[in-house]
Amino acid sequence: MNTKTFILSLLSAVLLPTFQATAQTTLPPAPCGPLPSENQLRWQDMEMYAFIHYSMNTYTDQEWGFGNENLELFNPSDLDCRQWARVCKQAGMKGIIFTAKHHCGFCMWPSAYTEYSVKNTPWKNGKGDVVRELADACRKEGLKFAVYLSPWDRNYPEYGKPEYVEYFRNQLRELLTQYGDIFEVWFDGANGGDGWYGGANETRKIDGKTCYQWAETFRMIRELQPQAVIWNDGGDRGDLRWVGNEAGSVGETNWSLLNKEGDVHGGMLRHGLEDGDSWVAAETNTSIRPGWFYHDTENENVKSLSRLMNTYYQSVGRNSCLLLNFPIAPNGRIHPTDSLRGIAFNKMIHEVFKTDLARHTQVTASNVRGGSKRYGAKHVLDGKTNTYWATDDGVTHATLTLEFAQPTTFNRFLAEEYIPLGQRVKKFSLEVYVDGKWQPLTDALAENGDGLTTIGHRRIICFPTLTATKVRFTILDAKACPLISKVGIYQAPHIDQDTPNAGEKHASDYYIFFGGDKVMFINLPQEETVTAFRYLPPQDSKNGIITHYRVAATTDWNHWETLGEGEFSNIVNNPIWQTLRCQPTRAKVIRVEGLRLAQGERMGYSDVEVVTEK
Ligand code: FUL
Repeated sequence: MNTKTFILSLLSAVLLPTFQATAQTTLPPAPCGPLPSENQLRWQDMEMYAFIHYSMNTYTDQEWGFGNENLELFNPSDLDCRQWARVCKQAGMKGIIFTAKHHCGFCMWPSAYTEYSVKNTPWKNGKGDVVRELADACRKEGLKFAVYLSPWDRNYPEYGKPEYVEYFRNQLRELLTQYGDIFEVWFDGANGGDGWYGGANETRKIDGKTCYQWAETFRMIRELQPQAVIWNDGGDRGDLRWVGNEAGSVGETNWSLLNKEGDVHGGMLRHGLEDGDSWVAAETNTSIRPGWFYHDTENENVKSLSRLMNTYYQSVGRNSCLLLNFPIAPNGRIHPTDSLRGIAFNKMIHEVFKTDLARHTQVTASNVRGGSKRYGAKHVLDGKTNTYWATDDGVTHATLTLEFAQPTTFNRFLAEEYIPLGQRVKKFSLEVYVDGKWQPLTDALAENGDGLTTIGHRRIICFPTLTATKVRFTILDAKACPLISKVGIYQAPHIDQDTPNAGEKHASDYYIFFGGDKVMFINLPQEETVTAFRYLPPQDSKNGIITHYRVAATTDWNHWETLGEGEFSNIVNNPIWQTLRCQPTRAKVIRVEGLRLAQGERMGYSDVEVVTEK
């Protein structure tokens, strides 16, 4: 070998493998697991949209109409869909889902297939169409529009028979063909059994999985509104899933996956399924008031700003979208308290997230895919959703360190995965550099003490305000190399006693977890003297309602003090707040045992409150 050949072969021996390695590892990451559809991605970007509950119930002060309510009752003096749309827009909602037909069967549009609709009411002499007015108002305000069509129909004589399915599809076809683009179709799964049913006045419980023959209905939706997502909690899997409660929070661990086949229980709704075979993202639905429909008695109970912010963190901040309900008052408008609160909510979200303190940090990563700039750490700060930091294949433990130029004060951390290639991160940790030492953050606060889990479209972590010079974000485990498109750090302002009920505590203020199906533990933020326990049973018909309870308290997990044992009378027929007063007792954790449950095997709740001494 002459010198030239020797040098050449030496060069190729040294450089070629490096070159090959770079060429190989900078291949784009392969997709991981089930992926979201275009429709699901578009939906996820909406983040927040409104529900509007308005029907005959508004005039009978009910949550569920029986199906024989008098049509003469529907005659709003001041119905103004433009006001609804303006309020929703100012509240940061990207669209509106409207109860075109609730369980009572009354149609808010003049359907050709029933007499039980606006066309036979005094409102506008039967010439009105609320669906049309709202669809037009949404378009004017630049909002998307969608419909809720209740499968359970307590008015229709043939409900439960094959003729009903045809009727249901005919109505759906009207809604999908006469009102422009529909972004979502919402099929509630409730069926309380009894109803008027054209005068039969009987109980008709059906099998929500088979009775409605969903496959054909879904086919029709895909054909008539190919861009719509389907929410269905009654039968076949749609594009979106319920989160298992109406209190406004999805699990901290939240996979956007489920299995196409098989039963789905509360835990799966709350957390998704890590190894699910289909993308079925979580939609968190809740009302700005206790009820879905308007009730005068609830005017003092419009959710406080801090409660709405918690709802935001526990839905949008946990890889979900938020569907927030605004009921319409009998005059045909959103009540001013609800409008103001909704608008304050949106302002506060902007306030919290307006300054991203991470933007001015130096960011470094322990591993970058192929050492390539294209996948470098800087992409988490570039404000673009289609670029990301990625690691080499097989590297599922990696660290991002963000260093501030000077000590910085903050209380929120945000991370986003690039989900078009799948949801990957299983577990991560956060540490902050304070006084020359790394300190773990938030692990102790995480649900089930299990550390921080799942990111998905967006994950927001809240913690008490601190001052640090560095933040370390470590992916501890992932299904495949993590793809992180954004990291943000924020300082949320303190919310004062913003509204009359700001001091009230609710389920979303506690860390709640279950020990089996019939025992719930409520972990209070700090030890307090408890004077009452309040329970709002699940407002759907799936989870178990506690009819007989035993409630106890502890400060040390060893010694339990019984607060009370007994029966919540008439709770099934009238599922409202129940209050158990007790001797003032010190507590850090409250244990609620469901000694007897009605309606479901797994204990559920819509909300709980632990009343403490001021
Ligand atoms: C529930 C229904 O029964 C309620 O009335 C409400 O429409 C809510 C959004 O879904 O299951």
